[in-house]
Amino acid sequence: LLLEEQMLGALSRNEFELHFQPQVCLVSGKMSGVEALLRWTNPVLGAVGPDLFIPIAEESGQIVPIGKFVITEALSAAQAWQQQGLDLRVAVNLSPRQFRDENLTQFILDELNRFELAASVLELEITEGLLLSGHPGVSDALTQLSDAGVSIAMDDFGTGYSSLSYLRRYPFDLVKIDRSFIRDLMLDSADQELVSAAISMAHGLGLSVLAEGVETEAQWARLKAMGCDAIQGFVFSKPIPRDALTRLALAES
Ligand code: G
Ligand code: G
Ligand code: MN
Ligand code: NA
Repeated sequence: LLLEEQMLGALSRNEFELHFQPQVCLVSGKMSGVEALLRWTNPVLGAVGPDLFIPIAEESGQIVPIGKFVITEALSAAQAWQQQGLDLRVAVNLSPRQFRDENLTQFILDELNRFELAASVLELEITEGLLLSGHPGVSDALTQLSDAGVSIAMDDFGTGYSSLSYLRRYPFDLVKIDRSFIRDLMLDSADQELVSAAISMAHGLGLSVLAEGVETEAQWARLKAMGCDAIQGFVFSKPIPRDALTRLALAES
């Protein structure tokens, strides 16, 4: 209850901030994009993790204005990076609840326009929970955004029940293999088989593949050898504030 109460004024008190975690292309070895991850620091509650507050924001509907803030902040960062000569795609997580807002698609396209960005700089990460929700309008929204050039990623791939049929039915560009398959990659031959199968299946469907939660050089090398396209994880960088991300990207460019 306290959390919900504090969340109500949190946007206007400017308590939310985005951190960004690099995504690395395995062919070039360079940062190709970032995932925007929301952070909340409240004067009463201190730092509250998204695992805790996102579900509550979804339940109360607050995720709609908060989600708009995330999109705006992410695109603002993308514009600033572009102006500094940094070519970084920015990925944003979307909750199912945000798709009940009929203006979501138009809002995203308007913001891309306002920041004078090509739609291809934006990637939207959704989970199969969204597709399971069966909410009418999801399919149209995803198709419209995809047609406009926005890239669509399936997050936490492999953890659900029906990811495979969804890959065929919706306009995905990328699958993000869940970090639970990467954690024991070097020890567990079943994980190796699953990751390898996911990569070849995704490639067969014309999708690219990113592995999440990569923590070691050995995992990085193995994934590269397996033909995975990109990685994200602590081995390269944890999620960091915008300024730190800018410095990191400028240093390696
Ligand atoms: O940043 P961290 O690894 O603690 O994120 C925990 C979870 O919170 C992840 O599942 C992530 O997808 C989710 N999350 C982080 N930021 C956002 C956001 O802006 N919107 C939504 N819907 N989920 C987010
Ligand atoms: O569910 P989603 O993929 O959106 O969430 C990203 C979450 O994964 C963030 O909370 C982020 O902090 C976490 N994360 C990112 N890289 C790593 C990693 O290498 N290891 C672990 N354990 N978690 C990671
Ligand atoms: Mn994600
Ligand atoms: Na994930």
